[in-house]
Amino acid sequence: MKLIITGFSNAGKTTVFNALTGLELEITAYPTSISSEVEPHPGIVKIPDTRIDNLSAVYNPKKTSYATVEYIDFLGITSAAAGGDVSQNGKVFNLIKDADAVVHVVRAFEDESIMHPLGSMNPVRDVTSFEAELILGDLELVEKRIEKIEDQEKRGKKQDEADKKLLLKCKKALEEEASLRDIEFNDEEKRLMLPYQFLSTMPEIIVLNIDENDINSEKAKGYQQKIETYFRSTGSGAVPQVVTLCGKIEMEIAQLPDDEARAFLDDLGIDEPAMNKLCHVSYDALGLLSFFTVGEDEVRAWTIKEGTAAQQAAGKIHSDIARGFIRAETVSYDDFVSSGENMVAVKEKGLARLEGKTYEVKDGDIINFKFNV
Ligand SMILES: Nc1nc2c(ncn2[C@@H]2O[C@H](COP(=O)(O)OP(=O)(O)OP(=O)(O)O)[C@@H](O)[C@H]2O)c(=O)[nH]1
Ligand SMILES: [Mg+2]
Repeated sequence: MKLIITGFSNAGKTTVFNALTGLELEITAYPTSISSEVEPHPGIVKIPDTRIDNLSAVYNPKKTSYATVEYIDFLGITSAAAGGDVSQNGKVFNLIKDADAVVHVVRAFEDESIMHPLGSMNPVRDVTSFEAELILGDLELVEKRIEKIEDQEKRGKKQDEADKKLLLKCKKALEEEASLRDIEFNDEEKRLMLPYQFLSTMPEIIVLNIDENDINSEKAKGYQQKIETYFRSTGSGAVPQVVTLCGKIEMEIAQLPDDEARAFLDDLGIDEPAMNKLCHVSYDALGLLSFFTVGEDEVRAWTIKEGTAAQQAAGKIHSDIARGFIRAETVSYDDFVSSGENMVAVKEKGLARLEGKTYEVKDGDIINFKFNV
């Protein structure tokens, strides 16, 4: 599962990527352009999880493994409306289509020396302009498809009516500047839409990249509220998660040893690096949850999609466990904690459950799979 970090040039995308990954990719005060031959840069990021920290402290295993997600850093998109060269947008759009969710970094820091591609700092305008570019990208695709279908029709080749009808519905919405995620589609339409990987249907997270002086400020809250109000006013009224952070500071924190990072956070009056929140929000946006396996060898978080059945979840660990599945001995993390972090006590209290193949695994389940091959 991967998320692409995107947004306009100089919004702080690479800064946020470095903050997430602890890597040190080059940060520039000028927009990175396609001519600089940068390649999409992937980075695997551990999802911080205090439950895993705790389980590891209890079991003292040889190995502790956290869930991970992948982020990708690339060029920014360019706004045609602001007179930018949109030739690089196609490349970015292809990467967006290939990802499972979008992290949209929005510039909310003032700095005269760092060029803003839309002329001035204005987070709400950037959010709407970005949505407009995604809508344009989708419209272009839809128009091309419809043209192709009509071309085939002219040659007497029978075309899929349902597909054309769907594309016309999308075209109408996009022409009215609506994101496709705000339009209602029935299950059949949704199925037909999947292969198109429309940009404006991607799950989206907004990162509001604020100035270091604005941490915990009313000003930063104001930007966030305005963005949320904007989304509330669009079609479905669905508001994406907005994470407010200062990329520059977060990047410094990520590059410090743990104890120095803690002192630095305390100085700034920050409880937890905002990157932790961004990781959790990313995990949610992808529709993922974690179940755990515990033991002396390894304490580990396993990633599954919401709604995954126990047998399928077992297959994440090994296909043999899924094939020879007998049952899943399951304890919720909360029950484990409330029983004094002791599996014997959990069982005495009757809190250990024997679940079958079709049991829908919950976030925080500690599972011991019984199987027979
Ligand atoms: N003051 C301040 N400057 C920042 C912050 N985040 C990024 N910058 C600066 O903004 C400039 C652009 O940052 P990048 O991370 O390279 O931005 P980008 O979105 O990756 O830019 P492109 O890849 O060129 O599109 C750099 O000079 C950063 O130091 C921030 O939170 N506060
Ligand atoms: Mg960059």
